[in-house]
Amino acid sequence: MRRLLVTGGAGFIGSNFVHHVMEHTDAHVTVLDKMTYAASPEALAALPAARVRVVEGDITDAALVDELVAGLTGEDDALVHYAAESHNDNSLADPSPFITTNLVGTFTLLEAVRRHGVRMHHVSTDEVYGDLELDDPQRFTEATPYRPSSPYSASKAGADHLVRAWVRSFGVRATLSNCSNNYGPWQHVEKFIPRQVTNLLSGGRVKLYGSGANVRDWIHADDHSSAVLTILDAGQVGQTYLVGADGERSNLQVVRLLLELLGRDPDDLDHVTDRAGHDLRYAIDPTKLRTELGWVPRYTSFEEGLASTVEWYAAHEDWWGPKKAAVEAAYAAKGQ
Ligand code: NAD
Ligand code: TDX
Repeated sequence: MRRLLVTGGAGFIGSNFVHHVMEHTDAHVTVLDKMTYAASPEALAALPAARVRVVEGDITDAALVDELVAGLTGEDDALVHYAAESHNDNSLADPSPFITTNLVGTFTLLEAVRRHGVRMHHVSTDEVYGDLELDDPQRFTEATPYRPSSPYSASKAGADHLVRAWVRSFGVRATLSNCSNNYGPWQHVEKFIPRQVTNLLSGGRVKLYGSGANVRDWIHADDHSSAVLTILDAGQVGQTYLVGADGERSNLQVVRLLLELLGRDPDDLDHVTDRAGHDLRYAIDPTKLRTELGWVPRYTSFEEGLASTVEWYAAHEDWWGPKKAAVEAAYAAKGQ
């Protein structure tokens, strides 16, 4: 029986991965999650209790991490590391938890897998590469130099470097992935798409940073999960794989789609104070993952994926409703 320890497994993407593992493998999963404001234990509620155990705890707690990693004794057992402070805007307001969780937390996990000889997969972001010009024909590849812009992306970049150093210096059996912007169910209302969808569902307006020209490369969280499982099963130790689904859209294009999907006027949007240091464009070249590991995304239409995501939010106000007012108050205080 395969055992996986999934850090951050109660978050947006980590919980999606746990569902994916339940559906596509017979593995048993232990979730290690601090249950910060960003966690959604509800997202795990429908899973089989015989196969999923949830441990509330911090990845910087070396004793707890050691105990859990020590239990990964099987040949196929692995640690899959999603836990992070994940929101750029929060990292501008207070970088401190980003340094603790993303750097010290990753270090704590690496030391445990080193001691116990356990396979690890480290989940990271395309933001470590900085940004591209709008008209740059190049996309990010595994060879693109690191150039992070925000405290969040710098902390993720540092974590990636720690993983590679532990592979090279200590022979840790780790793979890495750097994925583009995810969307789908259970994403916190602080993030771009859920914020705008829930603004519109509540009768409010879209809040666009700056002109809305910034480009993100959208991938459905289900496709990110299938990519991580593929890398865990078939990826080569020490290798990095970029994960993306050819989903480049400007923020303005995304909000126009949302306004159309929700039957609103195309101009029901406010241009608000821009994010400091706002990265212009991210774009992933996923050729290595596709050609070497044969991965393909299931969501080939961003428009269809977005429509199903809007439907999900419309049906889950009981989950996002209680979080909404505090998030909007914090944005309003910053003119956003
Ligand atoms: P999220 O904020 O929704 O979830 C993060 C989870 O980690 C939460 O459940 C939280 O409680 C937990 N956590 C935070 N600090 C912890 C700690 N010290 N110990 C244990 N658990 C802790 O984030 P997400 O969007 O699901 O992102 C998950 C991972 O994927 C992150 O590593 C992020 O950098 C990466 N990633 C995200 C995206 C994206 O578009 N959201 C894209 C690429 C990569
Ligand atoms: O209200 C908003 N208005 C707006 O125009 C918000 C919240 C965001 N934006 C813009 C900023 C970005 O250009 O939308 C874009 C997406 O913003 P976020 O959802 O905050 O995502 P981003 O900063 O691109 O980072 C995301 O993708 C990479 C995740 O939050 C990271 O965890 C991941 O690493």
